[in-house]
Amino acid sequence: MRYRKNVFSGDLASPSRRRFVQGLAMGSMAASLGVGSRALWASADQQQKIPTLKGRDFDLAIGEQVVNFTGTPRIGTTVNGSLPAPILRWKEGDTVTLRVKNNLPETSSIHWHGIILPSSQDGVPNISDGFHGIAPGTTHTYQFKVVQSGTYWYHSHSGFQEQTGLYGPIIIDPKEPEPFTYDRDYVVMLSDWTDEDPTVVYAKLKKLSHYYNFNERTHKDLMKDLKEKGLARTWSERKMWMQMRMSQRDLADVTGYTYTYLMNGQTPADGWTGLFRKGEKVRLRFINGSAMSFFDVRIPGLKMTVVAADGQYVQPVSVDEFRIGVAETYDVIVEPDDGAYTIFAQSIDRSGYARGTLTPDPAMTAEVPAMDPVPNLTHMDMGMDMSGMGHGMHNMGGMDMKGIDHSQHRMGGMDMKGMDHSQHQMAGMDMKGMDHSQHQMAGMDHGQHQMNGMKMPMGKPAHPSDFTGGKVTHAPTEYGPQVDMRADAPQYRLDDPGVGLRNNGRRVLTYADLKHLHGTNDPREPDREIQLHLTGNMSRYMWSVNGVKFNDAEPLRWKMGERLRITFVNDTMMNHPMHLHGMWSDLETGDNDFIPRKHTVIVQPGSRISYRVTVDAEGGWAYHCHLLYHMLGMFREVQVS
Ligand SMILES: [Cu+2]
Repeated sequence: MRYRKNVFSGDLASPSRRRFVQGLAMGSMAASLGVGSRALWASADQQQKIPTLKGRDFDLAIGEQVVNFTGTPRIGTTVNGSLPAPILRWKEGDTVTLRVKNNLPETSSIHWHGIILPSSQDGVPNISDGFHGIAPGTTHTYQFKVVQSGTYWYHSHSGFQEQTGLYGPIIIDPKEPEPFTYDRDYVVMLSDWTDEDPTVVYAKLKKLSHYYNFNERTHKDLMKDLKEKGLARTWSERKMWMQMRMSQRDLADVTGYTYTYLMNGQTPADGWTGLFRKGEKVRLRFINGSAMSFFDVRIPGLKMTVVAADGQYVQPVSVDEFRIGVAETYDVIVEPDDGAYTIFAQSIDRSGYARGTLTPDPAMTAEVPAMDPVPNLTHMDMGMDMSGMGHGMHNMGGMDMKGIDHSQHRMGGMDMKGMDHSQHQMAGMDMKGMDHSQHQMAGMDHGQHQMNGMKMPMGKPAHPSDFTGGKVTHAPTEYGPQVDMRADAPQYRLDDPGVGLRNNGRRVLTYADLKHLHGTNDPREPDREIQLHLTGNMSRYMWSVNGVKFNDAEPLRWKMGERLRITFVNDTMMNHPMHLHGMWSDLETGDNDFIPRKHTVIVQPGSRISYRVTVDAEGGWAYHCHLLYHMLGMFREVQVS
């Protein structure tokens, strides 16, 4: 299973596609690693290919520079000449001072993602108290006390600068000893690079939201569906998607068609390399610094023990794979044997991957696995309720319903009530009065009902915070005519690994696995609940909260000291990684005694999710979807007073 360097499967057989950065030593480490000499150990040992800056005082210069990830030189946004920006290593309890010089011809900013600090230091122009961005040619000084530890990151909050390279890791070493041991420590920063100007990417999406979606189902797929599912069901399913102006393969707006996925700034062709010695425990600090891309991460041959999520310790959980949303971080510990391993991070839509190698020998690399098949969104991802689902629907597909527990369907959340009749009419059949117990039908597609084969949480009780029952009651037009998606009955799906990861034979991390290591920080019950709908209009590529875009919205006003429950209802069929600045999101994963703290929470398509917020930070804060091209609309200002 182990291969020598440059023996790759698939499209990686062209190692000559080496990245080149003009006037910089950024790629030199990568190049020198290939020599494979033991003398390289000293430098290779610590190398991450992203420079590290340590201490309390930092001088950061934002600039532009020629980069080349694809064979075509392009201008990237760098910090101190580096893309990704340098790793900043702080110490809990220190006061850090960061002087940020803006050498760009436009306003810039740096936001310290997931860091608890005063609003004035948070770095969001015109929302953070007294901060209006860093004007060209000027220097802005940030200063704050570091009150936490763990793995975080920083990025620009201006324009599309994050897409063009302004993102970097933050590591905060704790005051207290850590609750686990390891011998080696690597940042694994994932990101997405495009040669296109992000303003062009955005303009294309505005014009045609499927512009980059080459996975759209084809005529061949249609014929296959017709054969397998019959005309009636194929038609009805497709009609559903068409009504929503969505497709079952709307997994990512911007895809591998334009993106090159990077691991620590290295392309899949180059790969990033992390060295270890046999017997060592290696801590990997995964950070998703992408503009738009979710990754499914695994290291074939290795179990990963997740020890922290979004910088905060969790009870260790051993997994084969995890999904990391934009802006999330996960710390895992691995114990490699004496061999090379591929760190494989495929994008959620399987349009590409980022890749690295853990190896005891710089000359040794490992096989790169094939990507998983492109997943289809299911009715569950559409937030449909199956509780009232008529048998007729099943019959349409020619299925045997015997032995199928209906609670399964209910858990899966597909409501066919409103569709039954059209179903029947479309099929030209009237199922009324038929004896359902008698239908013996071949070729049942269990997958459809079990949501691509996901094991349903049978008999699982309602979520403890489920005030309103399973049904979300809002009229189709409640959030305005600009909204063209509406989830009928979004469920809590904490133990759902998500589309593309269900029943894949691997142990995949879910939010239900996340338990605070030491216990809930603030055990108070929430004083009030705020329900926020994530809404959108795909045909106009407009994203919003409660149907209202940021520009048209009043700030959310919260009171200092209150304890809130935020419940997101995702009316869209995309994942949205929601990020609250300045305060923790205490995610209700089922065990109220061990509520984990996060700064970014994925709200799955057609689902809902709740977290508690202790409102303990005064001033103005940003609250938004962290997908860069969703942010313009799916964004709220929070004012705490
Ligand atoms: Cu979004």
